Amino acid sequence: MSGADASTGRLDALTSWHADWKGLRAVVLGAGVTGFAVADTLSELGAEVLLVAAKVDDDRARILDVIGVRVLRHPLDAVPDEAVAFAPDVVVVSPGFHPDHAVLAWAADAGVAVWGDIELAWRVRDKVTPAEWILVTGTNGKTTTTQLAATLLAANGLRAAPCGNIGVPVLDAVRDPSGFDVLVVELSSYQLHALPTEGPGALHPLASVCLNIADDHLDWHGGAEAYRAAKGKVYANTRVACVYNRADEATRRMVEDADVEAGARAIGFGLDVPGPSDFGVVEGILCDRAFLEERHSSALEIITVDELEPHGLAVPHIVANILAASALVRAAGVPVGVVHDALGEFRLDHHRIETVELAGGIRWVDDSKATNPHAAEASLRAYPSVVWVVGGLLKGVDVDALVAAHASRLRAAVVIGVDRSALLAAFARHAPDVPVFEVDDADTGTVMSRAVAFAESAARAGDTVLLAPAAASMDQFADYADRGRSFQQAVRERAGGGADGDPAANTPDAGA
Ligand code: UMA
Repeated sequence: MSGADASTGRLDALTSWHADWKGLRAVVLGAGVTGFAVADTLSELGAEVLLVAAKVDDDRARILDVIGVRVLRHPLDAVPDEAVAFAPDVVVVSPGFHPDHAVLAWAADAGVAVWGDIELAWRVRDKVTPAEWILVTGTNGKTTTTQLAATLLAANGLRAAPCGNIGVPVLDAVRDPSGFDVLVVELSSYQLHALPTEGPGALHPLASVCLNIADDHLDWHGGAEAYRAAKGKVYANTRVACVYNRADEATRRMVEDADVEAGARAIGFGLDVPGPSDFGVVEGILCDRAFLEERHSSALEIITVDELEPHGLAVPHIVANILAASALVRAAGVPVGVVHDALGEFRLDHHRIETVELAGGIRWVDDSKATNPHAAEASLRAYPSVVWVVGGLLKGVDVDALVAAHASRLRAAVVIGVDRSALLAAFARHAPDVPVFEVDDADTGTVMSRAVAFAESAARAGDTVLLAPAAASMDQFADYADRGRSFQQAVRERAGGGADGDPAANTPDAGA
């Protein structure tokens, strides 16, 4: 038996916290929240750990030293000699590393297994009590749906934690001493890419959803097909419910193509009238027509669109998220009345289609979280007449279709960010009559105040000034929240400021 075969045999047996992890040799790639959680876990399990990262925060480095993790700072432009000499049994990679990264290519050649943090978390999920897992992915709406599902589960008295790409490593949730009944795991396409769909490291979730799929992260995945293939893995081995979007045929195909467990059901959600085994909307009422015996002749009422309205939850794409989350938790046995009552208490996070101010008949909306065209599209569709603040890092995604589709609802556009030329060209081609203001990047500190001044000069009573950038924020801001805060501050400080309404009342154009 070769060294690599012996290693594989040993790794196959590592499917429990209580398995024999002692002396396992692991290289951990990355020192962000994931790399730190991975190194901490492996060291607690008794493995020998070498953590490699280009940058390691001093506080983390000190803790890693105390817990016996070797830390190697290396530019990672090539495979570090120390990593080769360490002869790892496994490399555990953080999600941000590209699959073609030199260390991963070396591992593949050398027959060294590569795991992501999600696979490791699944293998050690029985540390406290083995929770059920519910998986959430999609291009947009992941975080809202994950939070919603966790809230609805908790309302039913279950110990539930939202985790994963949402910002809390799943390993932290798995190791939480209080233990959880259900983990609602938000998965990015990067994390899904790293997951096996069979074998000892494959996940077997209770329920799973891909909310929607549109072009995003194409530069990372190398194309739309690879991105879709990664997202489709979410359904593999699902045991109870594969939830898909009836308005997005690709998500239905993913369910059809997935290898799921016997008895798992496909449950569709959508804003139209539901068929049997679906969630949907009938005359302004969100309905469950899946989890009831008489689904061929009746449906269960979850909540009305009117009840969602006062808290800004009646926007079509949020209604879709609510239906998806309801389907996931109904699969976990949460009664429909509990879902109803908990939805009445739910509020969206900041920077998600958040009304900042109503002044002079103009609504100022911060949807900084719209970091790709698909999210911006949902946001634009919610308002009839828009001054659109758009731009940032476009991540290789084409914006032409978005501009063409919404030209008719635009009073004006204000273009920010470094990738302005693609947007300016798209407006020139597809919206030649729409006034376009360009905010140059000479002084990044004043981007939002200049953008807001342009927007104010263009907006008329009845318009919505909408920050929905369709792009990432890192060119000019720390992150989308920083971009949103900057917009909100500029709105409040602008020359012609002064609210005339209740900004909490988010009343978009369309209901569900
Ligand atoms: N690093 C390198 N070289 C690389 C890539 C990364 O040296 O080629 C190093 C960095 O210097 C740093 C570390 O790796 O030391 C960072 O690792 P990481 O980028 O994987 O980030 P983490 O801090 O571990 O956070 C990750 C997710 N980040 C990414 O996928 C980029 C977080 O999602 C997630 O919340 C966290 O794990 C917990 O699961 C963030 C995100 O932006 C929010 N996700 C993208 C999105 O939602 O669109 C996918």
